[in-house]
Amino acid sequence: MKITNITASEILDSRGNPTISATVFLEQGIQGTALVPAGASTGRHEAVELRDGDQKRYQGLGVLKALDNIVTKIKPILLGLNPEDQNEIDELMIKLDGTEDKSNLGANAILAVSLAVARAAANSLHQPLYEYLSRFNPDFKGQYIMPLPMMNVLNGGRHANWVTDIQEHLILPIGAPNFSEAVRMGAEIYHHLKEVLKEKGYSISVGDEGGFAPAVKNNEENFDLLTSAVQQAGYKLGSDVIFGIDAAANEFFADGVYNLRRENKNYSSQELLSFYANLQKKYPIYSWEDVFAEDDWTGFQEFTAANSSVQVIGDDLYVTNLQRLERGIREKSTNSILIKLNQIGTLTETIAVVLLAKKQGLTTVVSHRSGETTDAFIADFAVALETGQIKTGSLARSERLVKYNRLMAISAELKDRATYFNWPFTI
Ligand code: 2PG
Ligand code: MG
Repeated sequence: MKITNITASEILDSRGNPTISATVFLEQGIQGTALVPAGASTGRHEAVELRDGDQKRYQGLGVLKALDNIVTKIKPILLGLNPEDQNEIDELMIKLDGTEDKSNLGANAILAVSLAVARAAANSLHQPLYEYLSRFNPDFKGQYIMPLPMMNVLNGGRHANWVTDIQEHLILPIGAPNFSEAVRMGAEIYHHLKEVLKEKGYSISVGDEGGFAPAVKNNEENFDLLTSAVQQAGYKLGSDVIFGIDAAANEFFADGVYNLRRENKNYSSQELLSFYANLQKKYPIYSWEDVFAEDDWTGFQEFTAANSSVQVIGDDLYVTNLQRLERGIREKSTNSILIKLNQIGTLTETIAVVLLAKKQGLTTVVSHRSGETTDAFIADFAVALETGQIKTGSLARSERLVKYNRLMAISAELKDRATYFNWPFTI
């Protein structure tokens, strides 16, 4: 099979901002399409998302330059190549770009093509995407692992106009017998949470990732609301369900201090650590993402050293970048990594990061972005690479549900060819 054509178009993401859809065409009418997501709480070290900057179009967020790069620069070097040569194709695009951060062609342009190539290849072999992608997983022995869903049912921070300082309040159904039951538990808790909010007279409108965004009194109240919802849904906190957060601390860090507006406090790294310790005493929070700013390596290191039985995830800290992960491994900064394809910009580089993390005993969590599309690539990716966990928003909004729904379909298809992720930390 050979690549015969590549097209790209400007579409809108779930926030109404432009993003890219790319299609790779092969012989015999076979094709593959991929849509690229976009973050809001982005890390400074992420690969560059190329935007036009033309204030007359989409307030500068247009992606026409990136589309042009796909058609006039990327397409000519990929025509005639075999789509199964993913590494070579990604390598060629990285070379053509020639920068460390993909600022020349745009990581959004490169990723759109990289993922569309994989889809086209899977289609040409008449394989489901997860099956095709499993060839990149050297640990795969024929038995898949369905990921634990981390569901963000209460939004805050930049995703919800700062109703809370903490960006994401996640429920993790670790006690579910399988993936579909995990989703059912999440959805039931989500609906009970809605009732809890109504009773308290809070708004039931949602933030960027489909979670509720009530104007609570302080950062703790969300965990009380969640506790009620879990209990009312009939589940046991600490065994059926545990909590997780993404503090996205980078977003409230400036000039050396962490400014928590809901607390009216400026915290040092050390004081923020005590703030978290206090939350940990009160609530069963077992997964902690981006608890410090993207370059506060010491903060992460201290937090991880003090908390061996919880999951500490680096997102903006690592930005799915191999060099940053290597530093984190050397310094024992975290015991887990968030994986976002568009932070680095190619499928090949993302896979390299997943494999190194797993080899070094870190847990891996594949993640959506706050600006999403209807593309469910990450669902298949999580299954194929056996990442064990996936974070893809609340139990509302189709750009989130399309991933959970795809995973339920995969789960049904695989039946006993898949097991469900086992929470590896002591509760
Ligand atoms: C995060 C993500 C996704 P964003 O911080 O983990 O939840 O948000 O895409 O805005 O970076
Ligand atoms: Mg994050």
